[in-house]
Amino acid sequence: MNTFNKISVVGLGYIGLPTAAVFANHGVQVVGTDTSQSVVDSINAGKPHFGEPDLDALVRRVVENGKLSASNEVQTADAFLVAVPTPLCEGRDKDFGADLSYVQAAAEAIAPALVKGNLVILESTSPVGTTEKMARWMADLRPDLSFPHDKGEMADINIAHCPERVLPGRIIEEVVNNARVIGGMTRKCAQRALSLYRIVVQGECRVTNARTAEMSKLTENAYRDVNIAFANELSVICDRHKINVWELIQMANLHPRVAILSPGPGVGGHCIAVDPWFIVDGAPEDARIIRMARQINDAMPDYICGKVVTRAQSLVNPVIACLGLSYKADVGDLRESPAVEIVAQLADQGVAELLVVEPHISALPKDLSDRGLKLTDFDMAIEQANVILLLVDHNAFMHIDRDMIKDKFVIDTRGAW
Ligand code: SAJ
Repeated sequence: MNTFNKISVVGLGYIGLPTAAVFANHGVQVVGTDTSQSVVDSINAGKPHFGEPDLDALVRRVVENGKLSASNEVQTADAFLVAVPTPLCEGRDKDFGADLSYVQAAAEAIAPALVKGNLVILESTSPVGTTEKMARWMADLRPDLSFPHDKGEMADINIAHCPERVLPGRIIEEVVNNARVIGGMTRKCAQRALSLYRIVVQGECRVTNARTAEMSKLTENAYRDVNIAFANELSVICDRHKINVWELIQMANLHPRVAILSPGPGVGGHCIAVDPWFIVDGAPEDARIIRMARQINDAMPDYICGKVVTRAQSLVNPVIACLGLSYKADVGDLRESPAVEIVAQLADQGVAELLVVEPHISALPKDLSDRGLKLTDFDMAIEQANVILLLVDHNAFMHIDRDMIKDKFVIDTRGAW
């Protein structure tokens, strides 16, 4: 019963594809499904559709040796791993709930393929209660099978939540080495999920119930968000007092029980900027610090813009080199990136000529190209600009020749120089 010869991974994005490839690399037959034909074609040609260290070679190898293939349709398997997006609902100002339509679509796609004895695992970051909802969506379509919300340990289908926790840029290493929280809808569900993850995971695996596992993932990202908000609030206070916040944090962190994170232009990415809202949405009156941290971090792009505009207005012909667009260093991921928001706002304010540099992408997102902006080469931008705005601490920007910027105004939002 605990033999997993074939698994199906539903959703071949940043989490699903690396997870599928790692299982395939351990000899498991993996069929990945995705609704996008171009994603399916690209993977079947052995090419990941996004950049991530070590992923290219791994995907090529497992596709070539026949262990990984991609399809538009979910096929029968011993276990199903769901790794689809759970974004914020549209109309974010009013409603901070999760859009579970992709999870529902995945459940509906898996349901026809289920047979007695199958295991279904939700890996997507989800509000508390989602795993049970997923079980109910499948149960509605398969009255011939029993599910754990109804039949507990006796259910035909086992269901668990095992949230992904990998850091973009280190996904392959972290899929294997991170500790995992494995939340079963029943103890048996958890034990079966544990035996599946044991095939690839070398980190500690902790077994719990599905609701605790759901909350655990949200808590990890909210913890980081709150701590970054503390650093960002400090940076605003330090500006007021004309104190260098980076030096201040270094000093404070000398204390053995203080470990302040780094201020920046805001919090981006599809995880930390999103997941804490699921906690707020589930307990609006109680989640006070978590809500405020989100608001503080979301306010940072406006704050940085204000600083840059003031500087630009003090110059006759301001030309700003905007260095970096991605949500963090050394990745090409622009989702929820505060740097993109800042550059867009600066373009809208029209106070300066903007030279945009992002070595990890080949074309600007439509949002920015529609504003008439173009990607510029790093050296050219540094030479032509009189204001240097460091938005992302990419390695490529760290070895800058100090002589080249000594006569320019530098706004370093990352404390990197
Ligand atoms: N940031 C700061 N200051 C800091 C650290 C980060 O401003 O001191 C900013 C970054 O520049 C970035 C954002 O926060 O814009 C988030 O970056 P991150 O590196 O902290 O995290 P993510 O979003 O890339 O990945 C997080 C990770 N969660 C935790 O570290 C608790 C990862 O392990 C999760 O798997 C991932 O979210 C996810 O998928 O949920």
